[in-house]
This record gives sequence, C-alpha cells and structure tokens, in this order.
Amino acid sequence: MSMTKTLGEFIVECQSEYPDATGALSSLFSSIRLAAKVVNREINKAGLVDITGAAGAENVQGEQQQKLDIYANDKFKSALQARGEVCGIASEEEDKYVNFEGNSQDGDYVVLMDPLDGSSNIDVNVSVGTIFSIYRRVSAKGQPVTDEDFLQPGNKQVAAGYVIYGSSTMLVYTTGNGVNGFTYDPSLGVFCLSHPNMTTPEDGNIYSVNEGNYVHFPEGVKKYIKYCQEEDVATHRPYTSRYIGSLVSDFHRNLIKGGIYLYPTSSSHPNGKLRLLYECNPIAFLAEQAGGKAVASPGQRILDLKPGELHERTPFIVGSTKMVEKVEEFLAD
Ligand code: AHM
Ligand code: MG
Repeated sequence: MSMTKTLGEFIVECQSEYPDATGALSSLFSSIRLAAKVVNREINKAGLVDITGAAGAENVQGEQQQKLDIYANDKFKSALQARGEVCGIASEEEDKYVNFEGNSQDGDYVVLMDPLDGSSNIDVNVSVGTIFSIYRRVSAKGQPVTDEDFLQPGNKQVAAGYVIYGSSTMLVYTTGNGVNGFTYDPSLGVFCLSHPNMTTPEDGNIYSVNEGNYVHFPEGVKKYIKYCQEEDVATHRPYTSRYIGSLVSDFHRNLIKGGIYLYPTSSSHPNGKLRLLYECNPIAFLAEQAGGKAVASPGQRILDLKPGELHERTPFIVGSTKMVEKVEEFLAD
C-alpha cells in the first residue's frame, strides 16, 4: 500500500486541478471521512459491548433497525451537518429527508445515504458498508431543502462512494473522474491511497445473486443462472457463485475481480429489494466510472431512472459490462 498519499492530500490535490473549486466538496468529504472512522471504531467493538442486535424499532420500510444502523445514521448525519456544506440529507434510516437549519441552509449539497448497508450481518462478523451519494441542490440557497433536491436522477450525482468495513476498512469514491480506493490504517488514523484508478474487468466469472429466491425469479434470470452453471470451456463456464448478502462487499469483490451482482424483480419482491437512491445510484455511478455497467432492465440504465419517491426500490443488475449485457439478452428474450 502506498503510504505516501492520504485521502486528505489526494482530495486537496484533485481540488487544485479546478481553479474555481470552492473547497466545499473537499470539506464535505472530510465529514464523511470522519464519520467513517467513528463508525469503523464502533463496528470493531461489535461483540464486546452492547451494540449488536436489533434496536427494537422498524424503519419506514418496515425493516428491523439494528443498533448500529441508528448509530451510523446519527454519526454521519451530525458529521455532515457540522461543516455547513450540506443543506439536507436523506437516509435509508429516516422516514423523510432532513433539512439542516442555520448556516447549513446556505450549503450547496445534499447527501443521500445508506449509513450501514447489510447491517444484519454485523452480529455474525461479516463485512458491511456505508453508501453515499452527493448532489448539488436545485432549490434556492438559504431556503429549506425540497423533494426536488433529493429526487434527481443518478446521472446528476456529483460524487458517490462507499466505505467497506471488511478485513480492512476502505473508502472508495468517484467524483466522475474515475474511481479511487483508500485503505484505512488504524494505527495512523488515516485513509491511504491503495487502489488508484480502479477499473473493473470487462468480463468476469463470478455471479452474485440470492439463489434461494430462484423459484420467484423471472424466466430470463432463471435462464441466466443456468447459463452461469453450464460447462463451456471457451467462456470459462461454469462461473463461480459468490454471495455475501452485503451489497457493498459483493460489489467491491466483483469490481476488483470481475463479476455480476443481481437483485432482480421476483414474485416476493415485485420491484426488487434495493433502494434506487441510497444503494443503486451510487453503486451504478462507481460501476460506470470503473468501466462497468448497471441496469434495472434491458436497456434501462440505472442512472437515467427518474425517482418518484425517496425510498423507491428498483431491480438492480451491476458489474462487468459483458456479463450485464448477457443478462440483458436473456431478459429481453
Ligand atoms: P439493508 O439495506 O436492509 O441492509 O438491505 C440491503 C442488503 C444488501 O446489502 C444485500 O445485497 C441485500 O440486502 C441482501 O438481501 P437478501 O438477504 O434478500 O439476499
Ligand atoms: Mg441497504
């Protein structure tokens, strides 16, 4: 790992390439970096103190909130509010978007996030992640944020990324100019540039899908799964099946090694399970910036979907371009 460049230094360097940059986005990233460190510290204590398990409440989507979901939400929210660059947030753990009052009302950005994705994995020591998505506000400065600030299509994202709390902790992000990954060195308390200019293989041999839902899947997805399992030397099949059940971790692995992640429609999840604004848009932005592809259905780019409501779900197919195109073929048949 390169110890020569920290995330802070990298951000300042990138900012200096834009003479008109105000530093607001850099400051926003400092908030994310700080909250990530705090959440990372707490996750590493899971099992030692009373922070695992259900908090006893449900979020607006009827899902059990874990204690760490609430903890991560609070930490990211307060870090983002502290610097005045962000005028409001929307979170998978909040019923409605949150308007930041006071100085923050002049902030240029809104942030949408899933503060702790895959949190049901925490109790069993499996990797989880934070996913974030940053937009420029469209409402007037100095006024409270509005629906329109949050319901922008993913192609309007200014930046997006995730933190993966895995065997090491990493922060991976894009501002639309490629993807870079930083690994956290806990002894120094800094994220160091370890994965510059991340690109994903055009093709791969890993498929990631919850096969327990097989009977509920559309015919095209069933056929694609069978295709993955067939023997064919020329196309390196059968492929390898890998599914952690933690989107950030499954995506991160496939990004590096080449592969595909699917959470399709099914009879049990008619709109898919994953949230367009907090999960699919930021991951799709990263995937495309790394040379991959993300669609909701054949020909329907995730980033071009116009959101209708905050907690909207969408089917999600993301990964190596050739693999995504293959699924599109099966689904279009
Ligand atoms: P969450 O936001 O409630 O944690 O749910 C999202 C998670 C993803 O991380 C993961 O890919 C998916 O749900 C797994 O769902 P399933 O258990 O249905 O396969
Ligand atoms: Mg989630």
